[in-house]
Amino acid sequence: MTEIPDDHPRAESLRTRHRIEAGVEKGITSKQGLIAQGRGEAYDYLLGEETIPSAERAERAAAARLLLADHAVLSVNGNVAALVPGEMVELADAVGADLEVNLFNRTEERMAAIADHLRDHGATDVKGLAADARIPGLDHERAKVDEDGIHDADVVLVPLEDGDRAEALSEMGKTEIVVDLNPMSRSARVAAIPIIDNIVRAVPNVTEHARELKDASREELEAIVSEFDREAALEEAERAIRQGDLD
Ligand code: PTJ
Repeated sequence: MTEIPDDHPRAESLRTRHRIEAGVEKGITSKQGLIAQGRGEAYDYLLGEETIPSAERAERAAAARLLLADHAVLSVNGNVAALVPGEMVELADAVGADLEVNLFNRTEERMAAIADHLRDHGATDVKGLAADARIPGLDHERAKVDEDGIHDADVVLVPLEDGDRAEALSEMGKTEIVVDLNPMSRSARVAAIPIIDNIVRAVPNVTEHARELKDASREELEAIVSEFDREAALEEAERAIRQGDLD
């Protein structure tokens, strides 16, 4: 990998790009994942490559909602595994959630490679390999989930998700927390808590809020969730994109 100087104005973005490339080389990320990353980068550029205030509020609400869950599951795809494997393990630990590999382009090889990669980053239990339940209304491969994982969950964090599956999960009655840089995407629009931020910033931020809120009462957590206004957050992100100061 080419050395990226720290003072390069887009150093973080270039490092993220390299992590996705490495993910493809390791058989973790799909080639389509490269295209998805490019799309994400474009929105991130327009957002100023920073966590905007409405995303910060969404991240706090997400932490509170995950802490309130009976059974929270964090869904991991090939892009998430390449970009934030250790950070996802830390978030799962902080909120007591399960990790489940759930792929758009599912192959047994990629499922196993991602589960191994998460274990290398400290995960003890990785779900998704049993695939003994289905999400209704989706074609066979994309619908595969674990009975004691996503199928059973009341709250699911679905980062970088395709719109069909996000809609199908929401129709199953799950509370969805979506991380997606595009505030106009269908997945962001169906989410109870849309986080319009780069996954590399969003996941550590949610973990930080969760650690800070770990001794908060149920009432305090419920107040944080109910005060979060998803429509306002989506509008604020769209406005930031349309009016952003680009350099
Ligand atoms: O690993 P698989 O097989 O499950 O496939 C994963 C991808 C991402 C390829 C698949 O889910 C897909 O094709 O997704 P889409 O429909 O391209 O949607 C990805 C969304 O994530 C887009 O709206 C992007 O803007 C957004 N996105 C991309 N990179 C990031 C991101 N959002 C946050 N952080 C990113 N780094």
